[in-house]
Amino acid sequence: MFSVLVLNGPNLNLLGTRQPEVYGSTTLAMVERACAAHGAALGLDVTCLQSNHEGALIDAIHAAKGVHAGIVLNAGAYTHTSIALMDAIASVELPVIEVHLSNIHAREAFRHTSYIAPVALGQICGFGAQGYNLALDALKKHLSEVPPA
Ligand code: DHK
Repeated sequence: MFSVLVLNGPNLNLLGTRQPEVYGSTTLAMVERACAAHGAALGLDVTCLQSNHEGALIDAIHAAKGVHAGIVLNAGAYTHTSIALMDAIASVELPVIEVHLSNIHAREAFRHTSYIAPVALGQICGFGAQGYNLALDALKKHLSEVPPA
């Protein structure tokens, strides 16, 4: 069984009430429960974390090395700003799947740039909370094909 970290960044603790027309009405607790259940069905042991702080997200990525086989990451707005998060992902060399609830490419121009995408295995966006399950599916397939060292 592979261990996987589902990491959520700033403002995602407000899911459910935050601009539901953009991010949907599913709460973070519901997302995390769904990830645990879907992960278990795939044979993945899912740990969930959320922080509004860039440094805490970096610490979580560093701490994932040697503990988790991969990461599902919604870095929120840090996606579009954080070279530090990009460097952290490149440093730990873990497979990362980038998730966004909304289709960032159909929104404001500043959301079209992702500092996570160049160091991620792939990006899933625009499918709402379902995106996390899609990311777990993709991560499971990747880990089955390329087992962690
Ligand atoms: C979440 C955020 O908080 C935004 O800053 C991103 C992303 C999009 C999402 O769709 O999940 O631009």
